[in-house]
Amino acid sequence: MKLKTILMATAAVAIASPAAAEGTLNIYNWSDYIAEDTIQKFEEKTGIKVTYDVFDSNEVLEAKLLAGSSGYDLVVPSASFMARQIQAGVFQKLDKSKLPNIKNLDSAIMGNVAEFDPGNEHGVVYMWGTTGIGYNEEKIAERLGDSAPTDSWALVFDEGNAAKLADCGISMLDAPTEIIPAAMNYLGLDPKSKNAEDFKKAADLLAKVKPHVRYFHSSQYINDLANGDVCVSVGWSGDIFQARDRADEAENGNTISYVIPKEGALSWFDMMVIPADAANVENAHKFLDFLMDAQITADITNYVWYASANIPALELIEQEILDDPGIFPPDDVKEKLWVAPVYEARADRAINREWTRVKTGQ
Ligand code: SPD
Repeated sequence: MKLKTILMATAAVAIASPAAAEGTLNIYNWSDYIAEDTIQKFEEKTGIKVTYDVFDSNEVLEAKLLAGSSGYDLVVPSASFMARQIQAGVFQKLDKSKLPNIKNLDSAIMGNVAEFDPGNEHGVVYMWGTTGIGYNEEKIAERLGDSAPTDSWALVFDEGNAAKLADCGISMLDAPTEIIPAAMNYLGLDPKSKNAEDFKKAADLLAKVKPHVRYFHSSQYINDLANGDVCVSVGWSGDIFQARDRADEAENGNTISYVIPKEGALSWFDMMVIPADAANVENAHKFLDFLMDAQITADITNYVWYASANIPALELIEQEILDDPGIFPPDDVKEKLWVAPVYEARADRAINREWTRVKTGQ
């Protein structure tokens, strides 16, 4: 082959090759929140090299964003946190002309999150879920008998129950705006209240239970529940289903279940947004659109057990997941769910102060 022909052939391959360098993309997402092959598929399709980092706390993400120059092109705050971050000017508006797959998103869910982002100008829903209770069926029955209140926050917020479960391990999320409102709800208070007195009442309850809590952490519990190292976790729906999966795969005798307590629970929406100072805005839009593809979304839900807002993906999600009331709650359960309010600076300081008091035992 002549040199010119070789060069032309090489150029043609380069154009067709998905590996052709198309720049980079830096993503900061929650841990255990994407399918194993999502990033690889995107890189192969676009030639964009992705750096993918993870966090397990809205507070950690917010601190990075407010400090500025995070280096990330896409981040995933929960909607109520996103609202105040939008106010602080840390995100840019989306260019929806670059997001043809946005048509796949459920307009009712996008309407709900418009409360936090008027006009849905800055973010699209990634996944949504609830904050409830994961428990080990055998270990709970051994300690509390067959009448254990596994459908109630009493399982962890009643001091007597917590004391009986302490030896097999209770964990709770390290998330003040989730655990304190759940305790408020258990006490019969409005979980959306931003009243400092209500935070204090909840913190007083949590302080009584705290000696029986093994740890407050927001990602370690997946493996610990699966391995039987803790027996109850207040955690995120999909994470607990992943723990169930891991226990089933290990055939280790731990049967893990997830429940949305009968008193109600927090439901939340995690949003994909682009920081104002992102360096790779074009690539961020490409990734967002890729994620809103029905098959890609369904693959993620089938792997992480979180619900998506993608309507055509529903056809591709496993029936077992669609039918699970812990993932796609029926209407009577939905009525008991609440969505977090936006905690302005004063309420945020108050709830965090109470949280510190709970964790330090003061
Ligand atoms: N492992 C993925 C967890 C995603 C949790 N999202 C946080 C919601 C907070 N309200």
